[in-house]
Amino acid sequence: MLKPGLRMRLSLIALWLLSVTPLAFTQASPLHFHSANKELGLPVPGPESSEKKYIIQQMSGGVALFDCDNDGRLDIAVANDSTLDRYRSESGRKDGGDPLITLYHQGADGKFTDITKAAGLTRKGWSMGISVADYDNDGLLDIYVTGYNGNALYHNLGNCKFEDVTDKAGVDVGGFATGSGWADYDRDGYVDLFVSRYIHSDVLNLGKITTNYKGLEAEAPWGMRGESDFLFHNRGNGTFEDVSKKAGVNDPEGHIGLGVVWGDYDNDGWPDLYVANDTEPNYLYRNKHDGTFEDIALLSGAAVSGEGKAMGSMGVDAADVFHEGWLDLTVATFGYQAIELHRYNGTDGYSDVTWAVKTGQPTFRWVKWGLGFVDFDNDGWLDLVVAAGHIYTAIDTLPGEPAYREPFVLFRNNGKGSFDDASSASGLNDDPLQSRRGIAFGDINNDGNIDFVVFNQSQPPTVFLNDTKGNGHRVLFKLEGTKSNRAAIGARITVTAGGVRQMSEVKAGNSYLSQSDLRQHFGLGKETKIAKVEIRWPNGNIETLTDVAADAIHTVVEGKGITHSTPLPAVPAN
Ligand SMILES: [Ca+2]
Ligand SMILES: [Ca+2]
Ligand SMILES: [Ca+2]
Ligand SMILES: [Ca+2]
Repeated sequence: MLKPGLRMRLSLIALWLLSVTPLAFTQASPLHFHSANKELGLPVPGPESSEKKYIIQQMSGGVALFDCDNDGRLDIAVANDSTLDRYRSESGRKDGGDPLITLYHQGADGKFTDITKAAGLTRKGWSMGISVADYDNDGLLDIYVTGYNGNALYHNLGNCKFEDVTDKAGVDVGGFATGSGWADYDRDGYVDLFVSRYIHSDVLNLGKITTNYKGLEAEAPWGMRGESDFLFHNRGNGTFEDVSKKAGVNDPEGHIGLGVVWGDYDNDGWPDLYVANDTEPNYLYRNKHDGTFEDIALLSGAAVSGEGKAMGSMGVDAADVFHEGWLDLTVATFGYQAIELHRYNGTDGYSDVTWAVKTGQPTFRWVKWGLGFVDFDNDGWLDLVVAAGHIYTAIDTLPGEPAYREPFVLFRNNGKGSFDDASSASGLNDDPLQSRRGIAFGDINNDGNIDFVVFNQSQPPTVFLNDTKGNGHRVLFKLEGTKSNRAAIGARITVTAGGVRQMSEVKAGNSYLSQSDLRQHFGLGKETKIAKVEIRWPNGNIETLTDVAADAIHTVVEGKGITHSTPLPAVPAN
């Protein structure tokens, strides 16, 4: 116990420190999350130990956060994995397997209900990933699901009811489809769809396993034949044209594709495309503005790691990590590989700065999948979370090897050009671990802190609510295109507050086979007002707003400015 006089002197010293040192230093409280499935009415994942010998059993699984009925609350979709028994027990692709997705609707009380059946989402198969876009510009978000031997496009009819329009739209690809992402690459006002595919596999006739991993009998992708990729041009009438070859993105070499993210890496106003290839160089397709693309990945430095090695690339994200006005690219990688952070500086291309910014070592051992740059503590700097989990359950029998269930790695951006490992106090690894896959980010409870949902292999996903306290003001923007595609996919927002510029783009598909909330979030530190908000709409038009209030969710309609604002709760104290 301190004497009252001494306590007073210490308080005065603390006050003096507060007044002269930067906000981020004095008020930083640790990033913290809690798993919230129980309180949100969601099923709780249990232990899972079924054997995973074949690749089809190992990969999975994406998740999505999107608002299926425009009630302002995020709903959750899960791309379900299946089992060999369930997939094979019934005949034909529309019968075998499991429902492609499970849809959980968030009610007015914040609790979730499984509405899959009522929503009409009945098609079965073996899902891999999910992305969301309003392909017909009717104001309702539609769902695209990738999977083994059967993808699906679900048209939103309103009130979270969906119609399966896959065949009519012409966007099924067969094979082992994994990543998907939407962007209006020709800027005609309708979003187009890219689909990546993985290795060639015949799940109904799986052969004898000839590969092994450290002595385990296990199918592995190296040396297996890959499958080509697809780009579908949206005709604007509910149908799509396969332009993969014409556009130059069909992957004739059959690299084994996983995560996909669209982003304008060279700041010319046209969406470019980054594709993660497992064990082979990644693609960075530069948009040439004439409906074609060229792969500049090797030349730019984004194809392989800084050591010049093709990595086991899984999930991807594009974000302006260093406040430089350029999109940096990050890649989640296989075990005994650091994640990659390719920093772009506009002239010399990309350099892999993972080791320099200290995100390499803590992620090195794990098999990594979903990841994303998000400002979890609203201090204006993007933090990073990485989901991990091994592919082989039998890895647990090997002494000294990482386990099948691996921990999250969470990094706090210290604002000085590097990241601190913030995993241990984060609460993310407090529950029994799972073998994680895709992550989707979004403000699930609309409190101004970005939360996330993560796919657990062969189990229901986990929702982690971000209960980090008191590090800053924040703002969310919901964009609505009028001339541009209605969900404003590909729009870029640049906010300037307190002399700091931050930039982000609306992304339909990123992380590992997952879809994050389309609303754009910025942490603002001590700033309660944003001096300037510049929106570059997907058609190239620029709209500028000034003196925008923080601590609100603003809806911005193209050409009309802010049409609606919902206040966020007060910033919770430390
Ligand atoms: Ca729609
Ligand atoms: Ca288009
Ligand atoms: Ca931050
Ligand atoms: Ca939240």
